[in-house]
Amino acid sequence: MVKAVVVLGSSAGVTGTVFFNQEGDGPTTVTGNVSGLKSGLHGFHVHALGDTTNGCMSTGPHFNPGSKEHGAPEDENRHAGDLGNVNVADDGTATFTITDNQIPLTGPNSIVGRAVVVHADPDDLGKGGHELSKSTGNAGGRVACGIIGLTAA
Ligand SMILES: [Cu+2]
Ligand SMILES: [Zn+2]
Repeated sequence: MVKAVVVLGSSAGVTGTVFFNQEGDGPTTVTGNVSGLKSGLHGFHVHALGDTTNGCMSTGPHFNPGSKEHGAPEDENRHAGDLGNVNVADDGTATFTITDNQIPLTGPNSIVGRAVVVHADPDDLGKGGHELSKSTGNAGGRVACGIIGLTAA
């Protein structure tokens, strides 16, 4: 079992912690919580760079080792980092579990050392018809982020 964690930081008062577990070459299970967001859907991605020197802006684009278009987690044509949305309740919090096959914790496409970003707006999953739909899902500003690091297995 390989385990990783990210603590989300924000200049907008958003906090959260996200855990990643992977057994062998199997899927990665993502469990997490966020608070301090407005209710509704918020884009949730792995971005390519573990660089927060300029806040969440310096984490680069969505992690995309396959050079594909932005999409939904269940799509064939998607960025590896496209984990869809988290659904925030009226109290501003969300807890979630995601299982995904494109975000390994080991090997050449490992997400360790990259960033998790939570967005201000819903990710349209590439289907919104906006000029940004096929690159970012038009998910708006980057309201919280953190760098994924290994933790004790
Ligand atoms: Cu993003
Ligand atoms: Zn994407």
